[in-house]
Amino acid sequence: MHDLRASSHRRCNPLTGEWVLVSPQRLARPWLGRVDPPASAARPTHDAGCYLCPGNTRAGGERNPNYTSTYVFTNDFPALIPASKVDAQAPRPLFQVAPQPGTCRVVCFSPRHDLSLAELSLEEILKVVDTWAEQTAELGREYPWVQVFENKGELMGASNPHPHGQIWASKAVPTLPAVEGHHQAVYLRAHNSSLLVDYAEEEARLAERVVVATDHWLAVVPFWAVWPFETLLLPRVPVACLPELSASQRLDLSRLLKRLLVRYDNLFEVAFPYSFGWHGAPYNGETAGWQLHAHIYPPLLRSAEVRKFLVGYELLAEPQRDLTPEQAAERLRAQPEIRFDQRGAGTL
Ligand code: H2U
Ligand code: ZN
Repeated sequence: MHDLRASSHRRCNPLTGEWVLVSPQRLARPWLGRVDPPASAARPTHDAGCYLCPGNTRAGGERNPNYTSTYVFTNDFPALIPASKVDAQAPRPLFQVAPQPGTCRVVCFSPRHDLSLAELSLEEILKVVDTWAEQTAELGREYPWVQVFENKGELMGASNPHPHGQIWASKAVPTLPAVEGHHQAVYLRAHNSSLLVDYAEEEARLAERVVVATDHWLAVVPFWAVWPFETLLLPRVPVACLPELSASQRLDLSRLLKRLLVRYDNLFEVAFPYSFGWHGAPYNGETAGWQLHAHIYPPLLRSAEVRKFLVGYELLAEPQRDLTPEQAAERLRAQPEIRFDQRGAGTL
């Protein structure tokens, strides 16, 4: 695979069938953009103006309880509503419309305004994992698709630095998980095994794209990664969805998340922005081939300020990257597991 390091080629994402152009020879080109990290302002542990902090009143008028662990509430400005109804129309192939009843919730990871998921203790991260699993099980009784995600950082459009994620549940399975479900089902029929279980096994054996490996989990920069430091979180054995995770798989996932997210923060010594979310078997019976996994899509490329934009060729033809997934994995792997602002603490 030596030529994969030296000249441009395409790689296929087997979950979606989409291709990405990889151009390692371009890494030599000059860069004139700024590279200095921004000064990160210290945040208070509680902010009276934050609509997610315990005891504060939200924009919708409701008051948060004085919660001490995770806290979930129905989004006051939901993108999906249970009553979504559109009139059945005569089929119009160029103007198709479909209802999408659903609901949206916000998950506060911690009462602490100043911490991110990477900075929580293992026990606190485990609480978040348990909350994701409980919410998925509860909403899955009514909705075929439960999308758990976290949108972190101003660069990703997050409106509030308080550590939080969201859950959007809907009656119809949205586009991307539907495509992934299709490709996993086709792979199962063709190979009589699970696409992502096979993939995790291969990546564990090859090791070059692995960032963190634990007893039950693997974090890899996928072979077909589009974002510079994108990772895929994979259980090593078949697991269909979050509620199916055993106690030891959940604890181990908390460890993996901590080790991975601290590495991200250390890469450019900044609270690393990203979109992170879970994909698991839908609650509509179409579970064939489905393996639980999480995608982390961070936008940063060269520094805390220089991000990748999906523009030009990428909007019109297909995504493209310069840094190879193998180089990205190596850089993440090389990061220490102590967060940059904690170094030296306790060593004197
Ligand atoms: P983001 O930071 O990722 O934008 O998420 C914050 C969510 O919180 C957003 O979806 C909701 C917004 O609708 N929200 C409330 O539900 N209540 C509020 O008082 C403000 C924001
Ligand atoms: Zn807050």
